[in-house]
Amino acid sequence: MPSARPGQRAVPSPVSRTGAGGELHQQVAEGVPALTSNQGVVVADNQNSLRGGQRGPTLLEDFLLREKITHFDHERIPERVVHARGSAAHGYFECTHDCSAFTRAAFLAKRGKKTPVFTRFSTVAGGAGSADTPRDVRGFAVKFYTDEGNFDLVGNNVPVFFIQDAIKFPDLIHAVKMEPDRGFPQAASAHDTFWDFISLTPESLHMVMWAMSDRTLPRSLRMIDGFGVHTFRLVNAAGEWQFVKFHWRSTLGVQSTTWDEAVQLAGADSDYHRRDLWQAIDRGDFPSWTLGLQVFDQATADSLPFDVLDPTKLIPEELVPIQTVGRMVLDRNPANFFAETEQVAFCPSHLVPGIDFSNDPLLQGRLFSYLDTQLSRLGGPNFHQRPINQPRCPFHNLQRDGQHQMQVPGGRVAYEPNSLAPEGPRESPRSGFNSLALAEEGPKARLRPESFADHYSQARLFYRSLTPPEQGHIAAALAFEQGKVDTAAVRERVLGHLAVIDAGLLADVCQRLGVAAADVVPARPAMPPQDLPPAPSLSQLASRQGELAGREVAVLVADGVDAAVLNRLRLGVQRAGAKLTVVAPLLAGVHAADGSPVAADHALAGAPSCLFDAVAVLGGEPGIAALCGKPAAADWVRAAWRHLKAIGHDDGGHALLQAAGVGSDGAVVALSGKASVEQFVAAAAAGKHLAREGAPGTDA
Ligand code: HDE
Repeated sequence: MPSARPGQRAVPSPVSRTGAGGELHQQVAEGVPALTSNQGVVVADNQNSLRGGQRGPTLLEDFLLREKITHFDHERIPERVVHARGSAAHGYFECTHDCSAFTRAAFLAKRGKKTPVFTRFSTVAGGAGSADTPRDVRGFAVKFYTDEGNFDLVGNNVPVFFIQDAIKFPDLIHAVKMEPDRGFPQAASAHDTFWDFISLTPESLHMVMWAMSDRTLPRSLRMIDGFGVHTFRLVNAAGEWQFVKFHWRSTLGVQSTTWDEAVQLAGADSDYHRRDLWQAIDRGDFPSWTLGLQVFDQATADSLPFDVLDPTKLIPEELVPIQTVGRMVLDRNPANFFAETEQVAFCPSHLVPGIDFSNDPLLQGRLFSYLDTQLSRLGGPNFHQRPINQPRCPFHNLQRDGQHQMQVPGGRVAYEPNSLAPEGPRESPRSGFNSLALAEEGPKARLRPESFADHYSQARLFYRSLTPPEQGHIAAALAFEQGKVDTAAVRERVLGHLAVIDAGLLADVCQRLGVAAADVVPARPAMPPQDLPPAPSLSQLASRQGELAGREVAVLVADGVDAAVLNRLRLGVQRAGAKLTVVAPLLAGVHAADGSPVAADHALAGAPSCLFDAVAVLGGEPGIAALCGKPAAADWVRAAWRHLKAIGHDDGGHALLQAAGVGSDGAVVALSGKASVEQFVAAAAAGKHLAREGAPGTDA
């Protein structure tokens, strides 16, 4: 028999009630906790408010109604001004490499040391209810609950940022968010104010190249890399320091959707990334990342052709290699979205001994901003007491009171030094956090260093380090975005910057816009760009792993499907670590040729092919003939072809491909025996079939 937990009051006996509104069909088991008000008063009726007469007015006296509605009225807290749309999970970080030579941080010191984490991924521009798949940078924020306090690594999925100085951040965000008079566009950079700001802010151009690349159309939050962006410092037990940049690397590799796929996904499943992360963790397919460090000293920093304090610059790993020091596994979904994902408060100023800041002026501004924003978002200075924000190590100090104080600190002493509470908390000069004692000099002035003046070289480096298809995608994205810009002068300035970055890029964008590249007036850079040696590590295609693990293949089945082929396909896909989903014309499923029922996971109407990584169509002749008559079925395969996916088919399925005008290439595979299934799985594992781009029915 279920019993109420300690502190809960049991319903005295099962009840079933009939009221004017009809019978209440609710099962009430014995011993379940009684529903109470927030004051602990047991509620007798949670269906009807208190009224003066059966058809009379509701009475103000109904304190239960008022408490419930008042609480509801205040359920929302201000959403984050940026990164409002996010999804998160719990997990752990495991140190795989002893880093004590360069940091005294305990969570990095010893191989095998495990530290709990909570990680939140986000888009930047859209509101909390916006879709998951717009073109946007993704936030990648990790809270490490270390034995020495919380360390928040609040990064993004690209390694650089738009601006060099924190004072420009409100302008950048105002420019990218929906325009304030009209309230649109939501979650989109393709509008005048964003490009106006960019066109007047050449320091943003390197990040613009990343923002227009495939990185900002992730297939899954499990398939993005993360970057700390800024240069930080690591400090060892002897007080020696070096610079560091943090890198998260997805085990599944960076994978992207095509632009058209992302657009379709926004309509088909606006929670695509949130659902994908949740479901993967729920089925035990835990996403993981390695943590890598680029550690370098002042002499190396001085030797680089750019300033390591400039957050619009990266250090190619060809120049400073990345050492893997740990891995993060996300293995538990939040128990409550609001309490955890919404209320988690990340602050780059949450640091532990062994890590220190650099003078990056963007980072310095962030150290103020995040603490400040929590005060209004979470309503006061005690946000660290919420369960998701609390350190997992003991914490004691003499801070008191304030909004939402949840603790009851006893005693008369709330100050230090004191002699009246010798057992109270005291500072620890040696083991506590000590900022590095570094000499700073120079005039007090609003100055941008000369070493920050080169805005084009790394934009060019990034573009030229990519493969031709990746370059084409950047040009297509730029053309799309410029096509949405109404103000000609803004467009012209943007094209002027592209002319400086790379003539080939300009030509490609101009061709897509139907503009003469020769008419473009190049921007006048403050510093002429240099040709840096290409860095192939910047290409996401170069790091592709060709695995199907963690992905989803869908098979569209029609009546008369050969059950043996379907089973072989299921086995092949599962053996590759992926999931096979069966889509049928109706949720009721279909019948195989041998008469056996084939259950469906989804009906065609609810499962467009954009939701899946690869597809197959299987069915007998009459079943396929019926499918051929449905526009949704033709769209299903046509979209898979356009989105560069592997497509498997049997003879029946081939008829649907033909009816839909789908072409054939190495990734369109006839399915029958085991070898053909292996061929299909290999084609699906290869990811997007970029060689198909430009074929009829695809985007060039
Ligand atoms: Fe943020 N940023 N940011 N940002 N940022 C916020 O903090 C801000 C920057 C990043 O999942 C806000 O708690 C300033 C760079 C992530 O909760 C806010 C500047 C990078 C998240 C804020 C930057 C980031 C935020 C909004 C320039 C990558 C989501 C709500 C000086 C290295 C964290 C909040 C989460 C969130 C300010 C620039 C990443 C307003 C002033 C660079 C991942 O405080």
